[in-house]
Amino acid sequence: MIIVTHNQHKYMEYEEIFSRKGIELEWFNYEYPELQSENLNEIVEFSLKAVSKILNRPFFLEDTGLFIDSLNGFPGPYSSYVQEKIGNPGILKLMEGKVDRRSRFISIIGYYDGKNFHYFEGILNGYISDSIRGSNGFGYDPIFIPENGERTLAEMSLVEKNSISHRRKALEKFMEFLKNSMESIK
Ligand code: ITT
Repeated sequence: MIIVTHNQHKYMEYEEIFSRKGIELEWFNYEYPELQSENLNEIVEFSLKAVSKILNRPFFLEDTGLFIDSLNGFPGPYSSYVQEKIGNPGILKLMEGKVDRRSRFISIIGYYDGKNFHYFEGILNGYISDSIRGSNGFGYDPIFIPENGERTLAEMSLVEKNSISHRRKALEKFMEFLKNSMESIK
């Protein structure tokens, strides 16, 4: 299977799951064009179609956003831009004095099978922490505490994050789809 991303951490998280399942994962390191849209599905669809014209064989890519309830879903589809411009300190500043700290990561995997496009979503609910904690992971991991836990994702190992993450949940749906489509052509 081929993954298209320019984010090495993302690739490493997928690699860990694929290798445990005995499936080879090939990394196509490419920064593809992303649509500016309010809608994560639309962004994935746009990227998937653009990359399918270049690659011309089956692959998947994924887009993730962090949605914070008390900020009306911000940064959501603008997560990359916001992480780059104000980072985790900037988010904590926006959250100062906020009692409702609920938020969620949403990942959407887009898969091109050589002909058609398919989409799989994974959600991880949690809270924005009061401070930056942990040095594992990447992006918003140091400020995100999954529900029913106390540690941030950056305080977990890659294996532990992978056992509960938004990415993992989307991937499970994707793998189930692949399994079913293999069985239907047997
Ligand atoms: P590609 O689009 O090339 O795959 P990207 O880093 O741009 O890589 P996204 O658009 O999906 O990936 O990510 C949007 C932002 O959310 C970006 O700043 C990431 O660092 C962050 N992010 C994505 N997944 C994350 C995760 O599991 N934990 C913490 N932050 C994450």
